[in-house]
Amino acid sequence: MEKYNPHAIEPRWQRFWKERGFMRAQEVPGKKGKQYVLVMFPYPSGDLHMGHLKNYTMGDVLARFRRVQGYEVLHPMGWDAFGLPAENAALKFGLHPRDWTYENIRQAKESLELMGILYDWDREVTTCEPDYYRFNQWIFLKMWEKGLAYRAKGLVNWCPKCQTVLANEQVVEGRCWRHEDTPVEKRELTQWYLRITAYADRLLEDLEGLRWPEKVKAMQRAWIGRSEGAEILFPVEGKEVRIPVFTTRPDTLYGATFLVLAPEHPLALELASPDKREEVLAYLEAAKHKTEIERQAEGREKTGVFLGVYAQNPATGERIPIWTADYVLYGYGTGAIMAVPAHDGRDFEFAQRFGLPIRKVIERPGKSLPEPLEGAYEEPGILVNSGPFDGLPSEEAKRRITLWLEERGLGKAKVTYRLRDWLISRQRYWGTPIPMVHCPSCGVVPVPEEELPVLLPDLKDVEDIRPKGKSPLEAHPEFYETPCPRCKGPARRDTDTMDTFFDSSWYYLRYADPHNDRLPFDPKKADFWMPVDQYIGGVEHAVLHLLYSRFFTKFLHDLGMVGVEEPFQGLFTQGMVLAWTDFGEVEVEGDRVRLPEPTRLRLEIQERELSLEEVGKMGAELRPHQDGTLHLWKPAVMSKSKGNGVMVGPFVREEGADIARITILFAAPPENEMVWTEEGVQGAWRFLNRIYRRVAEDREALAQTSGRFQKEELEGADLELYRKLHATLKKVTEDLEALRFNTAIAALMEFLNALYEYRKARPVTPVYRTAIRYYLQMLFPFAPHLAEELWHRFWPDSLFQAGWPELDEEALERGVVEVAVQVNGRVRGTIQIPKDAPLEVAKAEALKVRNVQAHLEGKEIVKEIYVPGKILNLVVRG
Ligand code: ANZ
Ligand code: ZN
Ligand code: ZN
Repeated sequence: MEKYNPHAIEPRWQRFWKERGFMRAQEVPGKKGKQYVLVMFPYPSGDLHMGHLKNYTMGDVLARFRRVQGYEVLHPMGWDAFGLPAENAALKFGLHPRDWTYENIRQAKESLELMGILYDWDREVTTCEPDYYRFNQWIFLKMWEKGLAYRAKGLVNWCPKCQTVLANEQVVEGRCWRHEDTPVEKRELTQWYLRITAYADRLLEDLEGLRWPEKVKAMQRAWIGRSEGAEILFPVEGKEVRIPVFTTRPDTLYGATFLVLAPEHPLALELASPDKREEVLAYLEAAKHKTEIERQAEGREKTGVFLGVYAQNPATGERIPIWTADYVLYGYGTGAIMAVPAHDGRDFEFAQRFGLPIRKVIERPGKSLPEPLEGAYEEPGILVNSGPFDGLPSEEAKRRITLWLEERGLGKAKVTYRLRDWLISRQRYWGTPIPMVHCPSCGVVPVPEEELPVLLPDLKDVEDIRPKGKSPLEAHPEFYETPCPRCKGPARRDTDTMDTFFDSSWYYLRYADPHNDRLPFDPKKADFWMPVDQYIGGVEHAVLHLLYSRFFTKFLHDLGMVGVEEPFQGLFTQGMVLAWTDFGEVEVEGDRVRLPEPTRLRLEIQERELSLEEVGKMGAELRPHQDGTLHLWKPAVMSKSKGNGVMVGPFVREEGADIARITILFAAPPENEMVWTEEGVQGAWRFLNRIYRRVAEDREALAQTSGRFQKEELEGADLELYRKLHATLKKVTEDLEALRFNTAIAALMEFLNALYEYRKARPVTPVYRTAIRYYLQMLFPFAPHLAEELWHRFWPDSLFQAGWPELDEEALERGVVEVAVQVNGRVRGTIQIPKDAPLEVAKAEALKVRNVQAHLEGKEIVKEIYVPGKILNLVVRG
């Protein structure tokens, strides 16, 4: 008999689907409407490994499923083509970033095609193309018009390795997000910002209605960080200035015994008395070299400098000293605080260290606080030592004190966000030029819309691309010299380029209308497709890309460009793909495993020695190496640098695309990590081969049998097969809807067993033929090549046109009864089977029941007593 040979099957159907254009999307709703299935577009990184392919495979499964269900589906693909990877590769290999990018796109496309992943390639979007980035510039100009793009001078984050500024979102625990080992420095620079903070409230509120993982929502909420409180003005003794502070605890105003300014606060230096200036300057300098995390670390010994001046507490009239200390951050609130040591832990430590007064103003309800306080009491309570507000509970006092301040012009209620405006200028080459001109007489002037795009000059020499602490474009007068759009006098283009996250903030809208040369997209087309029904991608974008995209959608909505206010209705964050990885040689002596330096470094652990048990707990294994030594192996995230990637091209050419797809999809729930293993691959192969054999063996009989039958007349094994078929269909459909691909495949495996069981005792019948038909339809999203191949042997056209089988809910109930299972006459469980199910079916079901299994263990069944519809008694011995 013929053998399952993916290589004979797969290229044929890939060609067929391509020619027939089944994934071409049109702005005409299908019978069930539209579905927009989107995977996060990648930056073009050459040869892909299976880790890269997981989310594209998931997207393809879902897109095919939606298509056959009767939706008009948009499943597009593109390339996040600007940015550092291309530039760094250019510098390393001496290639032009464009050449590197396009070569990688070619290779990546090849890998995607090999896996049978279908997109509407007519809608391909490549962000480094002028026909795309001109609309980055268009959007930027609209933001400028609306006052949402602005230039400002300030302390910004600078990565010395990237040689550019970064957005706050690109600083992770004080370090560059691309360079884990590189602390970000602070520089005072004038840069372009987008006013994302104007949308803070909407970005927060609209999270509510999204079908997103709760943890991603929580991360966005925390990032936006809304705090309600008051801004209070503290007059400075002997000066005209008043220092505004932000507090979430206006109820503690009477306990504010000093003020603290962030070292970067301009007033710190300005107010410092002459004899303190030197000290303050030195302190300010030192603070620059600390990360925010360090500065705010709990338990770290507090440092600070007294400015030699006093302010007045507006409530008590007391004179209170003004200090500067680095635990106050310049970037938050007003960069200054009223310190209430009795009720704020950090202020408490500071007051203790420098001998400043600590005054209790909140009493703990129920049990009085000890005097003197042993630490800050940070909970709400009842006001004391607070003049006319004594006796009020904290919440009420917050309102009353804020009102009191407002009436006297000393403060006001205030909401503060942690979110900062988005710094988008970059001092790098490979990005979108900022469409602005600097004129000595007119100032900053936008490039007129008709003159877009401002083309990125084609710098061929790698030396020209190298970042030098300022934009490489600054060295190119042929780029920056331009007449002022307003006065026509000599002027200078802005030489910075945009953060690549600008490009990815709206690409999903461009897919709706990718060839538009007048507008970023036609609002009507965008409204047809938006919102994205299911977005699939990595959780690393939980804040960055997902927050920026939400901001852009809201902005474009306000501009009248798109109806929705949220771009991604459903979000799925897939887990990583790991592979068994060789971490190098180890030496074993008895129970001790010695880790030589290179192995230890690769494992990134401190210990030089582990016990065998600890090795096991790490999920690691010791395996013999060719040279007779032992090596330590452990699953690790697939990556080029670790050299553990299972490459798509070689794997598919060796094994097959459907095998790769099943291996990825079946290994684990898609949100979890999965380990790519040889056993997984073998399992996938066996499963598909078994499907192939089942259909191949029945080939002639299936061709000669009609699929017509009266479902009311089914009985016995036929009814059972029919019922199981629909139970499987229900399960697979529901699992696909919820992206539970692994359990859907498990259900298909189980039903395959049922098909084999059936054929042991019965010939090919109409109901069996129908079961095969449905089976191929259900298999199609997962292993489309094999499904399409087998389909064509009996049915015309493509599975794309066959639709999704219709569920017969009634069948699920029909004739099913509860049967008690006994072991030696004692009930050990129950099973749900058709009332006329044969003994084999009843027995097979009974053997699946845990408790029955337990009572059969180590025993032999000597007899079965079966009363259909009532009981099954297994008589055992031993
Ligand atoms: C007085 C006070 C009394 C405070 C008290 C707390 C407890 P969240 O919730 O994060 O918004 N704060 C304000 N600006 C700051 C800055 N730039 N750097 C460091 N700390 C700052 O925190 C707001 C609280 O953090 C504010 O309320 C302020 O301390 C401090 F019993 O003011 B509070
Ligand atoms: Zn960096
Ligand atoms: Zn001018």
